[in-house]
Amino acid sequence: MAVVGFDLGFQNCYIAVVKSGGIETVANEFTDRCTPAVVSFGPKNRFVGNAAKNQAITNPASTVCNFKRLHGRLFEDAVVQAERANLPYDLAPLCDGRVSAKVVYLEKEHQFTIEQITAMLLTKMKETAEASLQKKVVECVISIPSFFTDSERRSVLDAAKIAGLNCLRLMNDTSAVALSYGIYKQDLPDPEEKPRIVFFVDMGHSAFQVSACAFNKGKLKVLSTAFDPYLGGRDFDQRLVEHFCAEFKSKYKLDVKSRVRALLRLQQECEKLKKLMSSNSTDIPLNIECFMDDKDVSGKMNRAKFEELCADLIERVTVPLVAALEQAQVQLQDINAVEIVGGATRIPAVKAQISKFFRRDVSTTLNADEAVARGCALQCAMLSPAFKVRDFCITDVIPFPISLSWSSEADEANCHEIFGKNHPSPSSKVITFHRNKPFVLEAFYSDPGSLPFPEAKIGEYKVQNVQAQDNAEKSKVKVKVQVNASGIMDVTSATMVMRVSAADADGDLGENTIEEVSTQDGLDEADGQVRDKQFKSVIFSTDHSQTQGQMIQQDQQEKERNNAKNAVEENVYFYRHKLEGPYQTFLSTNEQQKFFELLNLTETWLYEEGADQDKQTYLHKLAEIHKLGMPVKDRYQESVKRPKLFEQLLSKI
Ligand code: ATP
Ligand code: K
Ligand code: MG
Repeated sequence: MAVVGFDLGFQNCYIAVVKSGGIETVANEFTDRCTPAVVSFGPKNRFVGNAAKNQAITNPASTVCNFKRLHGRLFEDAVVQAERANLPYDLAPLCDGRVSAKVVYLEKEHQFTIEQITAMLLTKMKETAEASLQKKVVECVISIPSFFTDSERRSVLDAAKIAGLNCLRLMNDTSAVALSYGIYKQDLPDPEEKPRIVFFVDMGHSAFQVSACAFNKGKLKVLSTAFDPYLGGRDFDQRLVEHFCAEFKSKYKLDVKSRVRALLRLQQECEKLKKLMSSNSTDIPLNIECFMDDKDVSGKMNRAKFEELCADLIERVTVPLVAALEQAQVQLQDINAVEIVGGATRIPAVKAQISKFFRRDVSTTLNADEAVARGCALQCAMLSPAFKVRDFCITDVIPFPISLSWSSEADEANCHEIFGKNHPSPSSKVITFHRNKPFVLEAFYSDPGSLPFPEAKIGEYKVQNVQAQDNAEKSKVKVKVQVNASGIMDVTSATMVMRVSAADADGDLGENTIEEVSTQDGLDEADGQVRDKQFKSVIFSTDHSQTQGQMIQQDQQEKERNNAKNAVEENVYFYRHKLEGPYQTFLSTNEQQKFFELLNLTETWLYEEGADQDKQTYLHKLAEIHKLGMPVKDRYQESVKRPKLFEQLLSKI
């Protein structure tokens, strides 16, 4: 089994694998270890990653970037609308209200769900990993920001499914970093000793995250996690863009924002400028040729001026640091190290602000770009039966409190906080109800104000098949709720307890009790005192599983259809190329002519009538090509093998 970790960044994605006993980050076909989170759609094909990024300026309306934060959201969300205003491509609602990217692909308008877009990106990363490992990749661990809510997490898992991946666990970015930090440390305090406290700080392109972690030998416990979901490298770029837009307006009378391409070019140049300023404090020029209306533009910037433009952003760095420290309930002097990762922590003012807050130098012992992916690969290895990894127990947290509500028999609403702020994940609880008919539970985030976007509801669960007992008394129903290791909440089981003897009535009728369950025991019934009770399982349903399941199936079918179509296209090119080259002498002129004819006809067909056919039709076409091609291929391979055999024979003599 291949072991793979994917850092699904807002801008930059990384892949780490376990290879010859160590963790390695994998380079793609461009010998780049970073795969840009971009998918571009053209008139003839799709591009993903580096090739897609190159299309950003030439084909902006169909090049999908900056989409990670659209996962699990509705088109109408204020956050989505705010993102939309700054995207070069358009978004549109699907019939169920979810957001999708609207692009032109194969000369037709298409709407792709965010799950499909991420699936395309993951498929590319999967292929890169497969090329490096020389084996099929299915199991993986994928990183997400710690502030991702239930619906965002489910959405990423759906994307993984569409890509044919089995995501064993979603891992919070900073926890992945903490794991890559801790697992190699030989000198961690013993379990009974005071833990080593390390803060991990990550500023990427879109977000800022910090976690406080406690390490003991073989153990990592996340104490708290805090964040600013809307503070990242892109906000710093944006300040530069605004500055130069204003400057170019007065200097050259250019309205940059009225032209998508010009604005995109300016954004790219400003990002480069920002990076240069990290290592250089003097004036740096900005020159763009033929920027707008054939005019060249130029300007300059230096670090001091940049910091002035971004003063409020730099101030905001402190806010999550305060929160993480407070919630972890540790003192500054108890902290052993502050490790920073993520591209935007390279901005000197950001780094200085972090350092100032903790009153110490920050450490950069981890690879700022690759630590997340490496942590994910480590976690994947730990979950894989094929690898023996040093035992390391990770307890993560879910930052948002979760409540359940239900109506009582008297129809009054009841609401209980089931999981508090920064509660450990995985964990589960059992709630006991006394009911004589089916009832509904609703799970929601109890503190919507702390969420990165205003959607509190998690799911609705109908506990069915509940009835009174033979003696007309209410039945006891035990409902188990769980937050799993991926940070996803579910009602995992509902069990009706039939009393066999009257002696069993335990006087708690009408009361709901909530019990803590040990985090490790998975799906087992939590109540230890089974005695002479009979159990009957109760079916429950939720409102989020069905539609997505259908969607995944559709996507899978669409993917298979597309694969079949691509196979036809690839084989047309393959055989044509071979017929013009090495295969030439292995068929008669007549055969050759017939084969070329078929290839040409098929190619034309692909762009016309065959542009949109079902999978079977493509497979049929493919068979037609292979029928002519296979015998030639065989003859050719025979001929290549023969001299080799001959050589081998010779060498044996
Ligand atoms: P997120 O974590 O928000 O999903 P990401 O993981 O894709 O995003 P990173 O790759 O960690 O983000 O960081 C990318 C950001 O870091 C970009 O804004 C980039 O411009 C910035 N960055 C990279 N190198 C430097 C540098 N030398 N100086 C300043 N900023 C830099
Ligand atoms: K990244
Ligand atoms: Mg990141």
